[in-house]
Amino acid sequence: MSDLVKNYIGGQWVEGQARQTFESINPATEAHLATAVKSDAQDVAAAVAAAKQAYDKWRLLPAPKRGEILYRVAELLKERKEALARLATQEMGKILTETRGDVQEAIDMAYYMGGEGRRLLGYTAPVEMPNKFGMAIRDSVGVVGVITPWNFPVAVPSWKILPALVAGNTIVWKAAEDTPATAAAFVKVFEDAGLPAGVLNLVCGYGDAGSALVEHPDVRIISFTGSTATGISVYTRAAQLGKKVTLEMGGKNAIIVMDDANFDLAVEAITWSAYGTTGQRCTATSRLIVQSGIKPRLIEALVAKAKAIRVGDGLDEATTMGPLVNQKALDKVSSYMRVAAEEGVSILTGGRRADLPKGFFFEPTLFDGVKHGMRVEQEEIFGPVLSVVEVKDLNEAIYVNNATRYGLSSSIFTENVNAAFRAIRDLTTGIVYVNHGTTGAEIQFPFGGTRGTGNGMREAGQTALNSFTEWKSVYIDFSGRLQRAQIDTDDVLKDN
Ligand code: UN1
Repeated sequence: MSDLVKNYIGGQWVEGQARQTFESINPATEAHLATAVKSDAQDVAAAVAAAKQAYDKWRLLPAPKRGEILYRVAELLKERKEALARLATQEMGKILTETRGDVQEAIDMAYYMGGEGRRLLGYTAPVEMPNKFGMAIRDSVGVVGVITPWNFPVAVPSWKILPALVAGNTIVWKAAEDTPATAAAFVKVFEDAGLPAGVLNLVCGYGDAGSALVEHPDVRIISFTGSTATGISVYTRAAQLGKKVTLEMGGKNAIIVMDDANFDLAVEAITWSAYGTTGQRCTATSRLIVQSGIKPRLIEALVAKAKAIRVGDGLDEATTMGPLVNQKALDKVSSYMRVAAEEGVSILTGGRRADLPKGFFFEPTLFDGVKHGMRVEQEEIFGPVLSVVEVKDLNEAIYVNNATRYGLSSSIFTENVNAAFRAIRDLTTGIVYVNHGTTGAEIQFPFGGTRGTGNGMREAGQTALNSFTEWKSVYIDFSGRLQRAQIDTDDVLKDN
């Protein structure tokens, strides 16, 4: 098995202890792409042991030096961007422009977090007693468990791995079972950048390997992106074990289009946000909340746009939408066509598997006549399916936007500054866009959602560091005598 994707543990590429493997296939062709190690709890334990062993040396390496390694990661990612993008397209299906963007997010994050090596800012504040100094500093935590999905096989892992590393932690990463080859190619970048052995470890495999990571007593933090059902079970178990968790889960994101919107801009943005990555982004637009006046014209333009999408192999530069990731995803998206029929929704375009000989392709789909509260309007479908909900005014639009169990991203198209600012104030999602689709978050700002999307933590930006550090408050008394912490102002004045 020359193409075996191995685990990376303690700086070595190794087979699984039970010698189990699984197959990674290309969702556009259904052809074999790679065979990967199917890790079990023993493999996870070996990876955690390696990470634990590497921790003390890594945390004591000065943070600017840790940051320099991340700069080297950025440089190597730039060199390998095209190769990584092509591999990711073959392994999970999205088109090359999208996988290039995926790798670019990791490059951006590597530079950003490399810079954190010279910041990792804490703060000082005045203290109450004379001749005493106080400061709050960020401390590394230990071994971090990273569990990631396949839809951003490079970017999302980078959002977790890079801040965790610069903060001085070591890592065991359980990569998505749909993208092991891309994961291994990403880890190879860290190896070639000179990251010391054991600092980043990769285990390939399924949910049981992820569970073993959550269970392991030496793993102090879990950073998870994936489905809501899995995320909640990770959270529940980690809570019982007293672990810190960062969760990024589902979305049911909406674009609001007001009657006064810039029409062409809205059409482009909706098309890209709804059908880009075949709708398989947690930030994808799956609801269009549209004011009555503009609706007929907008629907007509969107149907034309959806029909013009070229569904096919993402490696072909002419393709504008790739396949769904696997058979299970295809079954799930197809099942929502039955739900739509039951709910009396009309399918304006799409609604079925695309007519291609192989691959998990689904047609770009537009649902009209969707009413607030229907299943197609509330549940995350995670495919190229957009539900149109008509509203009369801004108040109703904001209400419909906010009334879901998720709260990741939302957007409003309007030329009215008052409406835009009201929306910014009143939309209750973690990310709000004005005159831009719901996707395309940049790495220097907090990324994450409210309600069922997360657990109040955020990735990216400075906020990412909160997931991977503990605060340590330090008091230094240089008075040379016993000073009580609580004392009257009068006593202090008397004493000095
Ligand atoms: C995700 O879908 O899991 O904002 C992440 C965006 C991307 C990241 C999406 N930068 O759409």
